Amino acid sequence: MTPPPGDLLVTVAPTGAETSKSDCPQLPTTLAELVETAQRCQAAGAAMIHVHIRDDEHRPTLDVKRLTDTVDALHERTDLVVQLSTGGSVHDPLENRLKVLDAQPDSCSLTMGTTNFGDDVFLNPWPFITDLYQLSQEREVVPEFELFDLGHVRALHRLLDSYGLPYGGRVHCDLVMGVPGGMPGTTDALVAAVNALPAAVTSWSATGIGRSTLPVALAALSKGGHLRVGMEDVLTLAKGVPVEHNAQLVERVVQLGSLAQRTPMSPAEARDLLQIKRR
Ligand code: KMH
Ligand code: ZN
Repeated sequence: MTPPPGDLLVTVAPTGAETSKSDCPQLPTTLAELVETAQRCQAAGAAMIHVHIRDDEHRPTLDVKRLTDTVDALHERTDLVVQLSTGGSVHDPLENRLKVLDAQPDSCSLTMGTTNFGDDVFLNPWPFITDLYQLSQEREVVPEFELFDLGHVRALHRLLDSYGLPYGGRVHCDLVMGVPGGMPGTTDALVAAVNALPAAVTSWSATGIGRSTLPVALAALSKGGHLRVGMEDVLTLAKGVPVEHNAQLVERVVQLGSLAQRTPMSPAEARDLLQIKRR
């Protein structure tokens, strides 16, 4: 029997740039760990992976050769849509973040404004946003617009009005909620943000940082959205219960999705949804 078509895009964000390996040894920071994580998460129902990489000392890096090798390894060993982070870490200079597209990912994150990020600042000035957007159009990389705040939703209207649609014509957003400095990870904030999205948006997902992970996932499912989860965003399954493997987080949202009668998309279905270029 052929399985029903998937209608739930699950993205895994397994590593991030802000947690250290010494604080969390189970964080996948080497290429071997990342590939193993990607394979297990695909088997659990993920269709896209949001990637930050680390150097040999497990520190965040945007080294283009290393990024290229990572994209190639993930393409060879999994079917996942490979999305590279252009956010990097809060310490990465803007010019290095633009170079991420040299690694030819399927997709790239593109944050729609500056955000206080705990005690740091995640810098995304308007000229950087427009440069990165035009580069993604030129290189035929599908952006995922990261929205940390309601103001970022307005900025997305401005970007699409001024520069047109992304490569492929689909507009996919991810609400990143619960960052200290961004919008809260609440149902009310999610509804306000989703109701304010531009009409051109064709799909959206949401992720809740830390303890907002479950409320945001439930709110997103009930509003018809897709989901992102992973150790970039949350390190515990419940108070005092550490995540041992990213696949646990994917399995959990697949279960939530199943209760909501949503079926995980395959990577091929995700490629179709996002109109990813065949490379
Ligand atoms: N590490 C955060 C400062 C992205 O990947 O595009 C930014 C971030 C967003 O993770
Ligand atoms: Zn990220």
